[in-house]
Amino acid sequence: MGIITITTTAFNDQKPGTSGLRKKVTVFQQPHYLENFVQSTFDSLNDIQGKTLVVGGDGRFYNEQAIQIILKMAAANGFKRAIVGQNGLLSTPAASCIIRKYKAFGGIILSASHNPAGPNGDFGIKYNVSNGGPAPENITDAIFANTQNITEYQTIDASDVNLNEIGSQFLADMTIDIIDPVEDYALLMADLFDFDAIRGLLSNKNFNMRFDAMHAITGPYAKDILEKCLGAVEGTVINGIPLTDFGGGHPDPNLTYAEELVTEMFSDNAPTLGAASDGDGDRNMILGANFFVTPSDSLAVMAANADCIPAYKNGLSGIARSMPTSQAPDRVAEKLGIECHETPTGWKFFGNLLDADRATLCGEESFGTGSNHIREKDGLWAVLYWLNILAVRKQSVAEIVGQHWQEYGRNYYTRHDYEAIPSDIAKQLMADVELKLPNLVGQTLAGRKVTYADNFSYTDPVDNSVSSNQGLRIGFDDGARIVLRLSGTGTEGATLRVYIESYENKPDKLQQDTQSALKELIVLAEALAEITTRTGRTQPTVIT
Ligand code: VG1
Ligand code: CO
Repeated sequence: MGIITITTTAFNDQKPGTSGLRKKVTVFQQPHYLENFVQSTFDSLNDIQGKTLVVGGDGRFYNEQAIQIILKMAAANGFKRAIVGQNGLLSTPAASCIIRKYKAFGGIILSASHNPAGPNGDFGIKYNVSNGGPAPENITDAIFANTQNITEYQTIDASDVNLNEIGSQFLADMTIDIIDPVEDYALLMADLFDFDAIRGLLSNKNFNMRFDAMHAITGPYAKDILEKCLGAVEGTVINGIPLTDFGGGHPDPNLTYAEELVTEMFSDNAPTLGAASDGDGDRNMILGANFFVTPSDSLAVMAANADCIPAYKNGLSGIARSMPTSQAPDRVAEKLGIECHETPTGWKFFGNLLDADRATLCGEESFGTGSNHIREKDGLWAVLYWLNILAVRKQSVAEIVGQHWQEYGRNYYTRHDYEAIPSDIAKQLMADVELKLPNLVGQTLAGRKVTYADNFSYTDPVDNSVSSNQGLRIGFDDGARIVLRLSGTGTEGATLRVYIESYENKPDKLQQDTQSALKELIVLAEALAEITTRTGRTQPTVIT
């Protein structure tokens, strides 16, 4: 089984986005396309000879073919060992857990997260480093540079690996260990949470829960942990069988796409707790009976209730949130007297803070929460965290969040997405809003005074690296904000995200409808960015 070198030519569109390279499946199926990116990734790393690589994906269409290609290239490039989830499956958080636990050099995760899958859907690939987290920007920049100059890649001439069978195999000089995708992750969860208390809660006949795995990767994890280990009744997990096209759905756990769950949770016989996760298992949505928990609030409530959880009861070192995430967690950090960090969008920016123990909990408004237990956001972990809080506090989700607002005030929050806008229009819109920013400061708009208006730039406090151009933000004297940025994960045109937030602490104004409470700011954002005139859209594609 000799190493073979294949001549190739560069593709000019392999720049990793917010979370790796995401393209249509048909783009990845072009000859050499995936290979070029994988070789460029390996070439951006120093000294991979003799090292261990973790490989797995969310099970979407093309997952197994991609894994066969990657394993052969890993063997040819000198990796000594590959750890692969059975049938090529690993949720993103499980991959992070396994990289850390087995001290791997890094990992390749195949996923386009919540984007639809299937032959005409999306595919994605990203590299995670030895701390288990997404490669930082210096590596993704190096990968991109390599993709532009690549002329050849290495692979081996060998038959496919049997991904189905747990145990060891060889590919040239590389050992391949096929492992159970759930076991290590489940053990880690049992270490963090009070499983006995959660078992007690789930056996209480007044408590019932529904978890929607949306036919994506979390099905086997949720069934094993919630139903088998924690005793939730069978049927708690719905849509629990992972399908290569996610059942034709859009596995994004939000009020629009998790329709089946949302309908049940807002019905007369709603379960006590509802939750869902996304394609690759790193996002979560939390619902109470007839109640939706905004992800930013979820992070704040989790931080404020850390003393309920064995792993965090000795205190948090800090909280980190992405810039567009609401400022609700900041108020908790202030009260706890701990650091609070505001980072650019994308989990890769949390890695340094977690490694340096300057943050224990992290979160994003896009249904992502996580902690220092791994270096990715973690959907099922967030659900277990909420279960553990509910087991200790013995109150409903709505009561817990309501009391949180009473104590801290409420950050009304919404995100309006305009998907698949022509890229040139979206870029021009952003450029024009940016030009307006300096003149906005000091003006009174929507009844509040603008205190700052800028293009967010982040200096990492650990390694001092600077990431600029991370979103336009307009801040007001009463804590309200409007943020605009373009998505870095889409595969069709551009997606404009408009994030709107206001702060309210008058006790009689804490229970308003979000869209109504934010109306003035929504109208202002539309006017400033001239969204309808420029895009022809009269309303967002998705509101969360
Ligand atoms: C989106 C979210 C961001 C998240 C990223 C990856 O990025 O806004 O918060 O980290 O997806 O999540 P963007 O650039 O499209 O706004 V996932 O679940 O795809 O791994
Ligand atoms: Co995801």
